[in-house]
Amino acid sequence: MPATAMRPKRPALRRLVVVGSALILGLCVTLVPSPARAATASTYVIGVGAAPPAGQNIEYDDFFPRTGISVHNGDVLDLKVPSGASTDDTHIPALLAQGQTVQQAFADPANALVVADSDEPGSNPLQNIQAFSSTFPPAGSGAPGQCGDQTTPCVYDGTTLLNGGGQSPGSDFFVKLSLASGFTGTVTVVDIGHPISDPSAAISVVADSASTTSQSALDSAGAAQYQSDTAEADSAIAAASTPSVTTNANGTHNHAVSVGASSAHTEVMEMLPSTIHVSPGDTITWKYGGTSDPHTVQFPGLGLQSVAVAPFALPISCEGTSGDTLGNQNAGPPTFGCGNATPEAPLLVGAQGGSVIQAPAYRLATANGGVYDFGQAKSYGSSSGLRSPVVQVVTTGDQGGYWEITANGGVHAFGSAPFYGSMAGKAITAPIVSLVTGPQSNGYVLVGSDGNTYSLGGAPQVGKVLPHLASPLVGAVADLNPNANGPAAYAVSAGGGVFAVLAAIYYGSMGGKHLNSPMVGMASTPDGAGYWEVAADGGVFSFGDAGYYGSMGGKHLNSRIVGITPTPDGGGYWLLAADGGVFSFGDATFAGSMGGKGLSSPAVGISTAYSEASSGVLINVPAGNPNDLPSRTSYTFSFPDAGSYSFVCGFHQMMKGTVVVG
Ligand SMILES: [Cu+2]
Repeated sequence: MPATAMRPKRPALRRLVVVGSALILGLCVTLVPSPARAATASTYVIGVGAAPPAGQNIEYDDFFPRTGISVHNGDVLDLKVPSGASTDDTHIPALLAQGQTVQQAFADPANALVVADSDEPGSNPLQNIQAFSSTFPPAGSGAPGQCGDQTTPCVYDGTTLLNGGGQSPGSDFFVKLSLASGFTGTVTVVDIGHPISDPSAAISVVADSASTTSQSALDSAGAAQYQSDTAEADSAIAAASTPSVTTNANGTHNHAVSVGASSAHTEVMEMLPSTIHVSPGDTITWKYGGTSDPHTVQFPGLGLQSVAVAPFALPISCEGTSGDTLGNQNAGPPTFGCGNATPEAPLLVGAQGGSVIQAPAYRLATANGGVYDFGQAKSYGSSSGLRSPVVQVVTTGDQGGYWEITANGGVHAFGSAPFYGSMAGKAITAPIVSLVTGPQSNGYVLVGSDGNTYSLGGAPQVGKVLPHLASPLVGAVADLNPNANGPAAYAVSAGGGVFAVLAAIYYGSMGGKHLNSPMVGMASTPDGAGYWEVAADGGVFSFGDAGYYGSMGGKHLNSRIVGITPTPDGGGYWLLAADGGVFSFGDATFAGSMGGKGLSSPAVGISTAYSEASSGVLINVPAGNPNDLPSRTSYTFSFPDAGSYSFVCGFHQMMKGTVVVG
């Protein structure tokens, strides 16, 4: 089963890597080949999965080696996930009970990864109930009563299935074979995280008088098997890399491509091909090419970080007998901060957000409340008869609505935008310049030009951005960094200072430097690792990973610039002028403007509108598999507009690609 592509992942992985490194150091002195009639127990390292060749994303659902392993009763197995194995891959090694078949183990609901929720009937499936529960022995935990590390191997006596729990790259699961005296026969190891009948490893327990396999023989058998598995994967990649093109009824073309690829022992974690060239109006059908890992196809790929199409219906909670509690969203898998309770991560199984991917565009707002939509931006209404001028428009993460914010703290919500209250008619110390909200937020923060902030709904308290500002704030934006340790935002002042708020990271600013004209706004990059400042004369200044794609600085302008908004992939931006003119840079495409159309009120804000959509979970669930997931193996998107559209698998961030329409 995969780890997730959602934001809480990183902290957990780091922790696991540290644990893994410690174990590797401890292991260097063991591994002595065992002669016949060994007086003491030997330890045999058997690989679980493998590290792919550089530059490839291959998941090896295999044991190294899977055959030719002879050991003695009393020996110890070290089921080891190499530290170079794919970080998005988790294996769950388990030793079958004697007499149990691989099929029986996979068909047993106790081993299912995705099961129905017992206390909330009809809810989406749960994830990882059994495999990641800490009631299973986490290797290296060292916790009392638990087992699986080198000093406290778990004991396998053959009477029941022994589940090693989820093992990430760098993990070891130590098991001591403690079968009945005189036992000879086969012990079968499977990966219940990848419920496919083959591979499994067959371990022959031989009589004490018989010879066992040496570790070097196991290693060389494993190496040969690795070569053969890699060759299998490479042929699967070659076979899946050419789209199959057919003609649609309306004369456009359909391009069938592959989401991953698979062979008997591998799953290829790549979009194949990763770049797909089509013509405007064409359709693309993504077909599931995996074996047991779920995938999605999501637009925009690694883009503006909205969770509306995430594969998990966030937030993750912890299953309880008398009601669920909120998990620690930053703790990541496997526990999500749930301790001994089961993390409850409902999957968004169905497609989200429609199937038409259009060119990113934008909407403008004017001081008197007018909203002007261009390209794919849809109108959900606008304000009129306002007592205080509009200063900004902010589109919701789900793209289904927007807020207009007025200088007196008024918030006007349209479409799907929730209303969490406003400061209109209440005491504020300076005009409001921005509304900031994160993709997962259940509230928003209004930011005043004097640096005072007003948190509404469930938004975190921010306090004052800076005790003493040299110049007034003119804008603020959310920091979309998926690895940020909690909510984060940036504010910008007229003098060019940028202020990192809460968990945001500072990447520099124009504060204290000479400016030809005052700053009027800023935008953060879709990955949250940089930002742009924009000045009234059209100058653009980029920081962190923000690219510079040109500006209006030094060029003739009919009116001053008032705002900037990025494209979903961060490869460009649009600038807005007070007369409604729009200027596009980088991969931003011009979709129209109000320039020269005699706006009765100045334009004050611009906000990106883009197609946010997901195929939903693509997976092929074999008959008899207890995992409570429906099989769905393909999804079709259409592309009416020229442009470049990045996509990603919501579970596996290394599975990404680009559709080039034109
Ligand atoms: Cu995937």
